[in-house]
Amino acid sequence: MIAADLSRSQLYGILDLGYVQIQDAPEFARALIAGGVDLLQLRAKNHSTAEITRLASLLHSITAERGVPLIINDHPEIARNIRAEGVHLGQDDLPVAEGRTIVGAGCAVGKSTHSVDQAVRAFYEGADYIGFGPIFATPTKPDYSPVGLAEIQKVHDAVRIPIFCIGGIKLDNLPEVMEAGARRVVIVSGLLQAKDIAAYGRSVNDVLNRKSKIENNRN
Ligand code: 3NM
Repeated sequence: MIAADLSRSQLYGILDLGYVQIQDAPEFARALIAGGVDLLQLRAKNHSTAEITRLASLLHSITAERGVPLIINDHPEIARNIRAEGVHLGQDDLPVAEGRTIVGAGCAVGKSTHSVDQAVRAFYEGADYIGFGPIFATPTKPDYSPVGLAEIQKVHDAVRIPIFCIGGIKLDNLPEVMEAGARRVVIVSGLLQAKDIAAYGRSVNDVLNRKSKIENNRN
């Protein structure tokens, strides 16, 4: 994935198999893309490598046709084998450099960070982008304390790679997240549990675009 794809991205969707049955994943992927996600991640914490590889390959045919980069959570080998555009690593996974050795050039490496310090470290480790959160408490990642809105501006002042705020973000609290300095967000359960995923995604994009229009007018 090229840096331009990342810097253009505002809405990052995650197909989390904690919320979606594996057989329904392609349909959810199509709905997320129809809703305007700029990046799509496959997150499967409790499935075998073979199952994840099979699904990742199928999803890649869907995302590639629509020009949406596919990012594989936790599994650089799978990302490499299906030629995904990115891999996403957590704090307990491989260091960024080792992940990059596996996936090779041209595949983005992202990292989850849960404090400004971790964000700075991920930047110096060479991550192409970071997730920053959880901003709010969330059942999708229950064992983490929220970082809170006040850290959002601090991390943007500290780190010069794309920062995706994540954790408990929904359409109704999105304006305060953007007001606190966010430029890009990840939304998981808000999208996956919406009655109409595509419509929800479009509404999220309306809020995100309002903010980028205001910023463009300022510059
Ligand atoms: N990572 P939802 S928070 C997958 O802080 C994940 O790194 C987080 O899901 C982090 O939008 C999170 O449903 C869960 O709250 C995001």
